Amino acid sequence: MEIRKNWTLEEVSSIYHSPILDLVYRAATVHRHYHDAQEVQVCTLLSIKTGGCPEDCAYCSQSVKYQTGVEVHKLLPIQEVLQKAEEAKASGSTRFCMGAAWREVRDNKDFDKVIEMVKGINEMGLEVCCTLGMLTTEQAQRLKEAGLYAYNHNLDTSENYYDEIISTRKFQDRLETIGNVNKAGISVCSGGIIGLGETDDDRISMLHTLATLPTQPESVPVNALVSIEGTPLEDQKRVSVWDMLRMIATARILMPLAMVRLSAGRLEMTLEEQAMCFLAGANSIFAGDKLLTTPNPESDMDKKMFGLLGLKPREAFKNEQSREVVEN
Ligand code: SAM
Ligand code: DTB
Ligand code: SF4
Repeated sequence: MEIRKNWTLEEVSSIYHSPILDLVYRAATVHRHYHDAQEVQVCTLLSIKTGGCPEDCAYCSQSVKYQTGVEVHKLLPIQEVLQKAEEAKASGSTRFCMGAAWREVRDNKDFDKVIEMVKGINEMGLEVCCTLGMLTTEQAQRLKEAGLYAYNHNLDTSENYYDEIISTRKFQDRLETIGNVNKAGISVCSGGIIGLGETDDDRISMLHTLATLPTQPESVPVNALVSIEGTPLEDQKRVSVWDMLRMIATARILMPLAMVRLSAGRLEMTLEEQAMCFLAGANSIFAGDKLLTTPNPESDMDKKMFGLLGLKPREAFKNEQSREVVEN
C-alpha cells in the first residue's frame, strides 16, 4: 500500500461517500497495515493562556468578540506548566500540548517563557506540542531548537467555507504558518472541526487540502464542535457519529501514516461510538477532564475504555521510528 499525495477531489469524494461499512472496513485495513491497532496515543492539553483572543472564530469560547463566560487568564507561570506536564506523564500521556489564545506569536517575554516550557517538557521525554496561532519561520526555528516536536494549526474547515467561520484571517494565512512549521522541521498537526454548518463538500475539500500538502501532516485532529453559549454557533446541532466516522476513516485512508486524533466531542459520545472511531483508524485521544476550556471524559472512564477495548497507550516518539522504516 503506497502513500499517495496526489489524491484528486473526486477520489476523496468517492471515498468519503462510500457505504459506511465499506469505508470503515477499508480504513481499518489501512490502519492495520501501518499501525498497531491496539495502540492509542494519549495526549494531554493545557491552556497556558486563556481567553481574550482578538480572532473571531465562530466556534471558540476564547474570542473577545463573544461573551462566553470563559475564565480569562494570562500566561501561566513556567513552574506550574512543568508541574502539569509531570502529572500528565505520570498518568500515561506521551504528548503534552500547550494552547495559547493568541492570534500570532510575538517576540516578547511571553514567547521566551513558552520556549522555556518547551525545553523543560522535552527534557521529560514527552512529545511537546504547541498551538499558539500564526508563526514566522524564525519563531518556528526557535521553537524547534527548544525541542518542540509538533505544532498544531488546524485548517478547521474548507477554503470555501472559511470566511463564514472566521473573518479576522484567511485560509491562506493558515497554510503559510503550516509551511513555516514544516520548513523548521517541526511535525505538523493539522485537522479541523465538523458541525460548523459546513457541507459534505467542505469536509471533502478540507481533507483533500490536508492530504495534498507538500508534507502530509503527522497528526490530524478531528474535532466535533462543542457548541459554546454566546458564540454564533451556540445552537448548532451535535454531529452524528456517522459523520465523525466518515471523517476519521477518510483521513486514515488518505494519510495512512498520520496519527488521527479523536479530539473534541468525546464527552457526548458513547463508548460504542468511540470504539467505532478506533476501528475506523483513530489512534489518539486527549485525556484528562478538560480540553482547553471545555470538559472531557474523566481519566478513569478512559482507563476503563482502554481495558474494555483491549487498547494500550502508545509510547512517545514512535512516529519518528515508523516514518524512518517506511521512508528507507
Ligand atoms: N489560537 C490557536 C488557533 O486557533 O490555532 C490555538 C488554539 S485553538 C482553541 C485550537 C483548535 O481547537 C482550533 O483550531 C479548533 O479546531 C479547536 N476548537 C476550538 N474551539 C472548539 C470547539 N468549541 N469545538 C471543537 N473544537 C474547537
Ligand atoms: C485540536 O484540534 N483540538 C484540541 C487541540 N487541537 C488544541 C483543542 C480542542 C478545544 C475544544 C474546545 C475547548 O476546550 O475550548
Ligand atoms: Fe483565538 Fe484560536 Fe479561539 Fe480562534 S480558535 S478565537 S484563534 S483561540
